[in-house]
Amino acid sequence: MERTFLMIKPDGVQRNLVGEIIQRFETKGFTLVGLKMMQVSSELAEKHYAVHKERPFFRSLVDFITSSPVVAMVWQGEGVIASARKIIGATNPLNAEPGTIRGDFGISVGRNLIHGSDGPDTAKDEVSLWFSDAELANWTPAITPWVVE
Ligand code: YYY
Ligand code: MG
Repeated sequence: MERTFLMIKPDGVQRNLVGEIIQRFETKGFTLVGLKMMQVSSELAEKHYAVHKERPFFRSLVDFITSSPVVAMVWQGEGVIASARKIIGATNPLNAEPGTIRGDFGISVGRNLIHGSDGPDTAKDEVSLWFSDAELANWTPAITPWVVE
């Protein structure tokens, strides 16, 4: 079953949006299989954002992600990778559609509330970077037949 890595960034946690954000993925019909609050090390932040290491915003991005706790999650369901990106919205919250998380709650690219894996390869890499197998629950909600035909 398809899985993606999502992380509520320090601004989402500080602004008390953890419940609101999780609810959007729950009510959509996806399944939470991993969840932890954590203080991110520079080493982990640099690995996670390694693709951006030559960009001018890299250092401030790593400083921000390590500045205060985050909520790291793995969500599961058919099409969850692309669907979560839509639920999250455009990178710059000012360009994100109303109804998306960034569109509803943000105004600044450096405070865009949540990360989501951008494709199948990054999802696989990020899930294993952030979670051990033992931290992931293998379960199927009892309501699944009422959500998926
Ligand atoms: O995947 P997504 O989070 O939507 O955007 P990326 O292009 O991967 O950039 C990662 C992260 O970097 C973004 O969420 C905010 C930050 N960032 C920035 O601070 N300034 C930019 N011009 C672009 C991205
Ligand atoms: Mg990205």
